[in-house]
Amino acid sequence: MKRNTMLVMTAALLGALVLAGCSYSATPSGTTGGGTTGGGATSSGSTVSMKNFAFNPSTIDVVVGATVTFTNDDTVQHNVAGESWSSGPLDPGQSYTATFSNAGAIAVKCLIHPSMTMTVNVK
Ligand SMILES: [Cu+2]
Repeated sequence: MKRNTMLVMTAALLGALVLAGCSYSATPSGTTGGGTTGGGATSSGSTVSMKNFAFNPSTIDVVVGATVTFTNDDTVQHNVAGESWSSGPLDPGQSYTATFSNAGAIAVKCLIHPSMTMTVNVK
């Protein structure tokens, strides 16, 4: 009898531990303080991270007029540039929001590191 009680208690304790271990921390969605002016309904909120000398994700789809915020999550300086625009240098932790007004596959790159490229598909 006593043995069984102990077993049940141990099982309950283990269960509690497993449950506690399961709690995961949700990553905060990238809310930027930038002025969100009334654009298209689904035109804002896309974010791209620059980390380990790469854009992440390397391809995103947005609608015409959408804004994309590029954040330097690396430990070195990066920048973001398209064909006719450039963010200028972004220190670690800094971000830049670009607006994509024309449809097409827009090649985006970091001018400091030529291997850093990505595509923004504007539809
Ligand atoms: Cu770079």
